[in-house]
Amino acid sequence: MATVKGDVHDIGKNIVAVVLGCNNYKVFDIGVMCSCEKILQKAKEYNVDVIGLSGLITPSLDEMVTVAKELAKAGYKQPLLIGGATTSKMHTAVKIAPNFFNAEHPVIHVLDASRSVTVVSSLLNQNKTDFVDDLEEEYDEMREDYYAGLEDRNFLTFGEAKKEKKVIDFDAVPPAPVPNKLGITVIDSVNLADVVPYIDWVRFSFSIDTVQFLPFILLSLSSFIFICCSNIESILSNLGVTRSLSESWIPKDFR
Ligand code: B12
Repeated sequence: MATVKGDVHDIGKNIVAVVLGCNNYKVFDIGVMCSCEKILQKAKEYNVDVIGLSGLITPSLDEMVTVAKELAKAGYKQPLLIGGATTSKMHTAVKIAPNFFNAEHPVIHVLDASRSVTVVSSLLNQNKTDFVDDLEEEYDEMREDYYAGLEDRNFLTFGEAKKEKKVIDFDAVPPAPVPNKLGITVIDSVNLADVVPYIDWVRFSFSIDTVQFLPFILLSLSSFIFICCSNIESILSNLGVTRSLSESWIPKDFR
């Protein structure tokens, strides 16, 4: 596991290493700013089953392409995992995978640490072939969509684009209406019931521990919303949300 050359971000990589470690995988974390040569050399030295690259800045995306090319050139056979906030499934499918992906050593974008365990176990168990076939199909489709999208694009020349510029007649546009009240309005007493209609219950359930909501979700969405609305006080307090809505949330300095 390595953060690629030029990139110092290691929080995500460390989490992945811990999560895999907790699931009995031995992880060799070779740190940040790892040159391509170091990654290849350490993978060989440790005789690893899977190589993981992390990157969070845009240049890391190109660096990952370089690593994939070098792995292919040197004949490495290990699957390559790609992760980190700037990476994406589309970039992996379009730019990285074509340089290294094959049935034996796929290139896989892994969105977050929790998925790394299922991905690694799928790569190391007998169902690897099915897993890789599905992945190949998915990445092929993504590449097709991506290149089809490029064909549809009709670019204008710079001169043509300039002619299309939006002309705003500021005299014709009416001035913005004056707000009813200028300055900061402090709302320091809000009834919980007034807030409930504005809660997005689906988002809410995903942002907290969804497991306890599973029975609700298994019901129809409308019953789920009804149950949540009618039990809001107890749900929030079960979740440890004890903050009173009568508190002012605006710091004194800003009032
Ligand atoms: C913390 C941070 C820093 C810290 C890093 C500390 C550290 N020890 O890592 C410091 C302050 C050092 C830093 C520096 C810089 N940063 Co910074 N940083 C962040 C920040 C706020 C959070 C990153 C983070 O840790 N996220 C949390 C982790 C858990 O998420 P994650 O890495 O994505 O990991 C998860 C998954 O992606 C996945 N995963 C990650 N890696 C891997 C690997 C594998 C194999 C697998 C399977 C999965 C996987 O699992 C993880 C857990 O689920 C982000 C902004 C943001 N909100 O994301 C900017 C951000 C990444 N930084 C940014 C920038 C620009 C920089 C600097 C260049 C700033 C500067 N001008 O100096 C420098 C980078 C210098 C360099 N050469 O690398 C930009 C990058 C923009 C871009 N696209 O290029 C961001 C997006 C901020 C922004 N919006 O501008 N940064």
